[in-house]
Amino acid sequence: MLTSRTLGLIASALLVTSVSAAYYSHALPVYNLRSLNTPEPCPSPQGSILIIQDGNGFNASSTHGAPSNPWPKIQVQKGDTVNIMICNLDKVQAHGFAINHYFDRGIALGPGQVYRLSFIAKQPGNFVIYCVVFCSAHNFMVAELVVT
Ligand SMILES: [Cu+2]
Repeated sequence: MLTSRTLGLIASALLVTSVSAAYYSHALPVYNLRSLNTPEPCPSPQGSILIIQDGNGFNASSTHGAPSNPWPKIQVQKGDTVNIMICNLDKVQAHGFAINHYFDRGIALGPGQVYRLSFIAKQPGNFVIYCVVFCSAHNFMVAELVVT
């Protein structure tokens, strides 16, 4: 005989299962993110795209016409492994980093923090790279990832 408590537990288990199945069915991109200890100036490691964050945006994007002209433009081929090293060289401010679709979660980097983000570019298209921290260079922090 099933008690109402047992039925409730079964209903809860079914709900959790269906919610997680729906969540994972979107085939979310898988990324690897790790914090690095890197002395200044942030060196560009082989095979990595270097993003310097400071009061001028991403790699001086403010001087390249961002946000109307996103900078930098990172171009890769579908299936490429993309390695991005993000260095916040700002002495006082935190800056953020996120990529539509590939890294929606985003990250905030405190002054001097360095992270390395890696993923496989499985989805072709144009993806906006942006800042998730409301900083002084925020409006200029618009870059683009192009996967062809
Ligand atoms: Cu910002």
